[in-house]
Amino acid sequence: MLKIQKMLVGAMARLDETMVMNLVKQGLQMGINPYVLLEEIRLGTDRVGELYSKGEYFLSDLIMASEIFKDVLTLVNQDRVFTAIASYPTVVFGTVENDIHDIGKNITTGIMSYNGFDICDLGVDVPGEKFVEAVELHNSRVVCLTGLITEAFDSMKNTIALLEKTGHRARTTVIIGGLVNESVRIYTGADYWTTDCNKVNELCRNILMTNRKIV
Ligand code: B12
Repeated sequence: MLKIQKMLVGAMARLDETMVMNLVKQGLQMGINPYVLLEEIRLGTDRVGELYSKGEYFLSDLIMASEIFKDVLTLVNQDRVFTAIASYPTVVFGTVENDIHDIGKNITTGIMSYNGFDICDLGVDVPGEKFVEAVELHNSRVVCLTGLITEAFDSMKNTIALLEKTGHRARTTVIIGGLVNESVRIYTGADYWTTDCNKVNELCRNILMTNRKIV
């Protein structure tokens, strides 16, 4: 790993915005993939979360972390033009009910748009019914759910149950991300989980290029 990447984790953990921005600018000038830089910053936010759990950081520090992340995203995306080039059906994406964390969603949808996917971004705190409406409206076959708080797991589970109840589950693939793991996937009934936004393009391409659902 390059020194710059290591330094990014520490700078984010210290919430040193100036240092983070300078390191990102340097990294971009050196030709490092922006999403590699974002991943290091994400690791830094994990550290911020740990310090918050220990009572060493406060809510204001979580807010600061999100502000730094947003500024980095703006910097990284400023020269990018997002155009849907692939004729895939729209991917429905949202942060589930009761949860307002959206940085990971914004990064992942940004990467997907950049790779030609048409995204219906429903925003944050999205009730299951809204996901169902969007699936119907766009005839979608992939639903992406994100959630970072424990309550989000029940919202994911309820959303997936609602897709089942309304007859959409058999033809939709549900991918979850955020603070999730295999146990959460099993609990919620999702098809896939990932915390690596770079995997999502290939995964979605595979799903959408086949006529049947892959599980
Ligand atoms: C920033 C932050 C906030 C910001 C969020 C701002 C925003 N606009 O998103 C603010 C200050 C608003 C906030 C609020 C709260 N937060 Co908060 N927050 C964080 C923090 C520090 C970073 C989260 C983050 O943005 N990470 C960076 C992104 C890039 O990572 P990511 O979301 O995981 O996304 C990556 C991948 O997962 C993937 N991905 C994400 N989603 C998806 C979806 C798909 C389909 C795919 C393929 C990929 C993918 O792509 C991303 C890039 O790789 C975390 C700590 C942590 N460890 O995560 C706590 C954390 C999530 N928050 C926490 C808490 C407790 C709260 C509050 C309840 C605090 C309070 N007392 O009010 C509220 C909750 C409000 C609510 N109802 O949602 C806890 C949750 C604990 C729990 N298990 O429930 C954490 C873990 C902190 C901690 N250790 O205690 N928070």
